[in-house]
Amino acid sequence: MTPDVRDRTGGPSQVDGLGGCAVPEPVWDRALRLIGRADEVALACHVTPDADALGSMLAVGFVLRSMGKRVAASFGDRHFVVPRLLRFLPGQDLLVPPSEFPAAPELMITFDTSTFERLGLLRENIERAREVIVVDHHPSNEGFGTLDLIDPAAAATAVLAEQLVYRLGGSLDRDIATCLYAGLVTDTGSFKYSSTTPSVHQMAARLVATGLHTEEIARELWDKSPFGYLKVLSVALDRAVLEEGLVWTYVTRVDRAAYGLAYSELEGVIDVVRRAGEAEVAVVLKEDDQGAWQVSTRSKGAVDVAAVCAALGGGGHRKAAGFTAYGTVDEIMARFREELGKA
Ligand SMILES: [Mn+2]
Repeated sequence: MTPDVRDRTGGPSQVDGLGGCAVPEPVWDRALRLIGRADEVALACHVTPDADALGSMLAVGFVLRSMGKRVAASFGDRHFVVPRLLRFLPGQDLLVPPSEFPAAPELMITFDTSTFERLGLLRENIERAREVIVVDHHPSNEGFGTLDLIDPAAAATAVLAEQLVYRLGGSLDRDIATCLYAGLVTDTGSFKYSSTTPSVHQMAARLVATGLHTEEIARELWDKSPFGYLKVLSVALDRAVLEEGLVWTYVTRVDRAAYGLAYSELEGVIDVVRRAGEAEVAVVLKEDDQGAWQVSTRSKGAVDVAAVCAALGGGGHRKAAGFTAYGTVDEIMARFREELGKA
């Protein structure tokens, strides 16, 4: 059973049954008109993409391609490589490196990208794009598109991407569902976070009904770390510091290089560190290949880490946010503590 919204005459359509969405109908209609008249659609998601960013982009890419559009999908990392744990996602043939991305797209759609800066190298392209549609769920997203499809209450960008799939006249197949499910299961912490509403489970049911393999997807996302990840994790845990409601640690480039581990493979470190029951806030500083520190933060709810990170030039959600920083670990943590004290 796949939902179909092409027949919207009489009775509530599938889209109407998806639960409330912050995006008004006329805005969806304008988005469909923009997409309808474009021959070529350029899709982008944030740098070092996670499953929600890449999965949402590829799911919509499948539908646009089936509509006969030319589709290019990318993300603006200087070193363009799909994170190892996301290579199982179908639709990778839609991907092109930033150098092959349309220089001045007729229509560009961004996914899960909360700020212009998060587009990395593709900022140049978006500046020259005629129309831009922003598809996102980050509350900090102020909307940088000519049209914004933003729902801060959505558990994942995949929630909005699913709606876009139906509204474009597409239906779920196993490939599209796999892409969307990867985003939904990741952003809800395997359906554990408070964002996991009844409509999230209903969406999961629609996706699973296509016959996708939830066990295989979970294994790809979480249970296939290289041995070196365990070693780097142990270094990070050994260094962890607990101080007044805060637990934090860091991983350097050198730590990773010793085990040939990519920066993108560190995503799960914060999920172990934040388990410290004494801490309200968890922080992991990860040095990327360029020597910048990508700082991940988590809160159990009392502290709005999105506000703390915004003060440091980043953003995100109340309970999960991040920012980029330069300098020494001690300097960055001093700045973080200062902003945390104000929160
Ligand atoms: Mn997301």
